Amino acid sequence: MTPAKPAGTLISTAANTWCPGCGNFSIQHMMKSAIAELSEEEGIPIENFVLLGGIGCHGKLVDYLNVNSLYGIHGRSIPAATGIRLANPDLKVICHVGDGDIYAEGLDHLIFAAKRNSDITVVVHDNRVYGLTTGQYTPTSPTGFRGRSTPGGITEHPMNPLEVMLAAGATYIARGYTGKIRHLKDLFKEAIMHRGFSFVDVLQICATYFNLTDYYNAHTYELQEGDVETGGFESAFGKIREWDYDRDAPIALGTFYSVKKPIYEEHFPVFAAGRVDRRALVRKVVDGRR
Ligand SMILES: Cc1ncc(C[n+]2csc(CCOP(=O)(O)OP(=O)(O)O)c2C)c(N)n1
Ligand code: SF4
Repeated sequence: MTPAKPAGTLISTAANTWCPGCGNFSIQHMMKSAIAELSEEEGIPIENFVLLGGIGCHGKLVDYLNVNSLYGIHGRSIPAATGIRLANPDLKVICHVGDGDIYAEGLDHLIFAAKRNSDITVVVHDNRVYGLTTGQYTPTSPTGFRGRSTPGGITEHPMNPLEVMLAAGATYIARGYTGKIRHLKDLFKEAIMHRGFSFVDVLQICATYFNLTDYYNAHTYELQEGDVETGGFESAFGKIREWDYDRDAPIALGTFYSVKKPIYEEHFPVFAAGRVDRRALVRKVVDGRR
């Protein structure tokens, strides 16, 4: 087993173009720490972590961490992640996606990965705005949001992504906030170690187009033991609906739901046995076609 690299080397030398004050920095640094700590505590080689990026400001994270990575196309990193995990069960596969990226363009992929309980982790940089394309509304923007494409304010209600994920079959559902970084790191570690589809919606500050720092600081609180029965669908559902991404209400942070179920990849025994002899597999497929 390759010894873990010291955490400092996990920050790449790529020039960082995020705006000052952007919440993406918190996610980058907490993912770096989560990977470094898991590598040390669980003996997982750094090269066994794979990051996938969507398209948007958030996706740049995969360039800024010195970890194996792949850019998906807009909204499509999840199917690539499922394929990577299927081909090599030793890997910890983590998708860094945006709210425009995955709740709009890629929503179908998100729902089906949850439904299949694919053993991957999805971290949504939910700044509730299209950052890279300069401030249009997304599915989690609140009613009345005024962006570049909607100067009169939007009339739609936001969707509650946690509710969608619970209904779709995700087996781990959590919410973090870029203003509470230690808590965020613990959620990342828990999500990565969860066997099955793990989903973390991160309320991320967009300092330039939608700065909700004061609002989140005033409304968020960390779930305490007993606040929610994480193994119970109804209990998680009730807690998830406490805040609907729109009205003024307390915003819970933490793990809402965590259950064990068979994972998608287990249904493919040829992969489950361990590393696959890919040449033999290709030969088998080709022979079968003859
Ligand atoms: C299929 C497709 N549609 C639209 C775009 C243009 N586009 C690039 S980034 C982006 C918005 C990204 O917003 P979000 O996912 O919320 O990420 P953020 O920049 O806020 O991190 C859009 C619409 C694209 N690259 N590909
Ligand atoms: S536009 Fe927003 S999300 Fe993008 S880098 Fe700037 S602050 Fe961050």
